[in-house]
Amino acid sequence: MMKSTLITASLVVFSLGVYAQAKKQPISQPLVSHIFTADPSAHVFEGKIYIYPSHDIETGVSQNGDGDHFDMRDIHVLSMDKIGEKVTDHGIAIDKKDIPWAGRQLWAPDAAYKNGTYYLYFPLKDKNDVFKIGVATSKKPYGPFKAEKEPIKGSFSIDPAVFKDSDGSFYLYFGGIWGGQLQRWATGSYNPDGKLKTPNEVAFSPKVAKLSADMKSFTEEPKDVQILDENGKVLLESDNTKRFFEGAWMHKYKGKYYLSYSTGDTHFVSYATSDNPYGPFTYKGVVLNPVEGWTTHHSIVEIKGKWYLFYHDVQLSGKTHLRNIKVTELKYNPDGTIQTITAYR
Ligand code: FUB
Repeated sequence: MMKSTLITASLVVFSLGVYAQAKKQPISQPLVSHIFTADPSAHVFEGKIYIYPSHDIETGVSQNGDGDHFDMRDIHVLSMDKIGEKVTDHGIAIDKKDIPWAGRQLWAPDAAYKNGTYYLYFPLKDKNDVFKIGVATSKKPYGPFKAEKEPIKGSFSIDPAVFKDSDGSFYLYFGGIWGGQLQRWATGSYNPDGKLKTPNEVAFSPKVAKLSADMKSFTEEPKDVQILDENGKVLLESDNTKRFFEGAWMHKYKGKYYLSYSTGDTHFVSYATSDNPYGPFTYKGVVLNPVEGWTTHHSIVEIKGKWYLFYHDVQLSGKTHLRNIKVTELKYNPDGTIQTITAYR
């Protein structure tokens, strides 16, 4: 009896030891822990690093495939002087209650600067529960931002990412399938019964539209940003480890355009490159392997000659909808490919 208890006890201790060794440690720690944050869009403004994240909160909405549990109501802007230094929370930059057309779910924002004004772009469901993209302005990078009375005309779906090209043109990339509703716009107008693609169909693409001089409207109908595989064939829905799902981001490195995005249900941040901001883009590989949590959403930014990946996981809460943002260095190979990051080791 004694002996078997001892054997059991040592087996437990041994297993725990093996588990402790096997449990990987995160490569980065949450940038803030006093609030939950996600979907970090980072920029350098006025010599500081500004981060425009979603502000995750618990509102008791239960989890479903449409992401209703991501029930965010305001946006805080964060900043830091340098990577690794203290992070300042500038408080509420915009609140859903001050957005005239607001319904629910204030999702992943991004921001841009032009001619003395900061522009905050945000996805939000209108009063008919349809995601649109709004814009708000401020004279300061951290707000408070004042929303326009209506969403951007011709906008739809989620995850706006604004990109300033070397010639000074601004483009808005956006879109997301499933709860992001992109499938409901497949015919060019809203259809609440719009279906997802079947495996052999061409996958949904992110959208892009050039912004007007005042940064508050599109100068053109949003266009599909095609992503091709290594053999020049357009990605299919069955290529779901490579195809676009949500969370597009654009950056330029050594003259090439890099479109990176989440593959959603397969949980990668992947990327594709092109010589043109409209594409077509060619799939190149994985930026970030799956993180803890369902969603993965990122931004890539150059800060003082080094490149960084801002991303999130659920280290603090263990819950899908209560995420925390992080940052780690991103490196390129001499041929311009990105070295894949694994967030745990
Ligand atoms: O934060 C809400 C949604 O989750 C974002 O819009 C998606 O990109 C995903 O991260």
